[in-house]
Amino acid sequence: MERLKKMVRYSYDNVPMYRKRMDEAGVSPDCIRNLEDYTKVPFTVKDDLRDHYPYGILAVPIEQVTRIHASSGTTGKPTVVSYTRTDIHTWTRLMARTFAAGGINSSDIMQIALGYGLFTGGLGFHYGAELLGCTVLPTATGNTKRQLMMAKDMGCTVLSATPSYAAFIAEAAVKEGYDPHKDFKFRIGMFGAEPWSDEARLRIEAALGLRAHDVYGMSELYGPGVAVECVHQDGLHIWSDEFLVEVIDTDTGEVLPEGSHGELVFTMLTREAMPLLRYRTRDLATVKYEECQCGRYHPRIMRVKGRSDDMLIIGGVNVFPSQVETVLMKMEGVGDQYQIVVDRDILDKLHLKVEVDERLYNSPDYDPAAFTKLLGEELTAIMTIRVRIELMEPGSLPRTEGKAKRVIDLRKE
Ligand code: DLL
Repeated sequence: MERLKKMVRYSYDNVPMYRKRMDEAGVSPDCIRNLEDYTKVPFTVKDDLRDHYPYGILAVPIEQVTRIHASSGTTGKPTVVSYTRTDIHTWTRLMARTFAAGGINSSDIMQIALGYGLFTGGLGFHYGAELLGCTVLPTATGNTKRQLMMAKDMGCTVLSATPSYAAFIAEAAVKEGYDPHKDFKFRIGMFGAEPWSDEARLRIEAALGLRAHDVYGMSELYGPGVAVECVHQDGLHIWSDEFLVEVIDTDTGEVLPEGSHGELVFTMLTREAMPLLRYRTRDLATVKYEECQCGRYHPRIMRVKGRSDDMLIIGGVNVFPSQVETVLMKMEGVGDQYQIVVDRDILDKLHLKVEVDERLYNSPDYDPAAFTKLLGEELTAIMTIRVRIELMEPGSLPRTEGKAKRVIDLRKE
């Protein structure tokens, strides 16, 4: 509460947008005495940042800004985020803590196969790993053959990537003749920046012989390092000394009781350059407040399975791409890649392109018609939607080095 009150006052005094909004809503910083009072403060949304392009909602003069990152949206101007020197220090400490919670220590050699640049992944991980004392190998994304060679030669013990790039690295390793369990020393994976299912996690863990941790964050909230799974992998601990979390109903904006599923809303408690009060993320999840087996009391996000913007409505049923993934990744014979194609048919049935696993594809028993039928039955049983499945040759769908594009909307192309 102490930090929160200070932050509301700071935002009101230094960001004209907040002053105007709070004045209009009839809330003054002095009337925030508890969390309930705080719900009177209006939400902040992504469009607020876009509307204040290029410098966002700066609370400090530009001379005090040390760094700028940006996330590219699908349309229009990017969302630009700014950091003071103190903000960079805070973020770096949070990243070091994120790694420590995952079981990483100063004797680890971390390969960072994430984009470096305007994307917050590469530099965010890099600074945190250095602070923790790891040996850092900033391979960034791309040139997968060289990634593999260096992973082996340098004896890397931690792999940081998006989960889809990690799956691609595992696949490429086998293709290049490596035996990941013998040739690599990876023991921990730090993966995030996109939704991934528990089933995809099991596949990556088995393929690379490591324990895979989910890391959550977003550019607006510094970047990665908002929340992470500890060694028990039972929900992602939110660093609640820096981020206040609320869960709201996406349609009504009402704050939901503990344990409800809804949209995550964050308030940054010490951000200097670009304070965010009640920032609506569009990410959907449940938050748990009980103490974890690891002893931490930081509330846990029970994994982000999707964004409210990603929801598809098929035959009147709400479907998230991650639900489709959960069904697919459980099934033997399905490869790691799939795509949901959105076209005129979408209102009525789901059009799904699914890669067949190399082993099944080359097996004499492979019967595409029977396999299509089986997949259709599984999906329909679990999600009560109609599906059109197109089986694809192994290696035929695009691989990604960053965030996977699982939904292809033909109506927009
Ligand atoms: O993706 C920051 C990041 C980098 C996080 C590296 C973790 C690792 P943005 O590009 O701004 O920032 O995208 C943020 O990605 O609102 C979520 O929808 C999604 N996202 C991020 N992490 C996860 C995750 C980075 N672990 C947006 N699970 C967020 C599910 C995630 N979705």
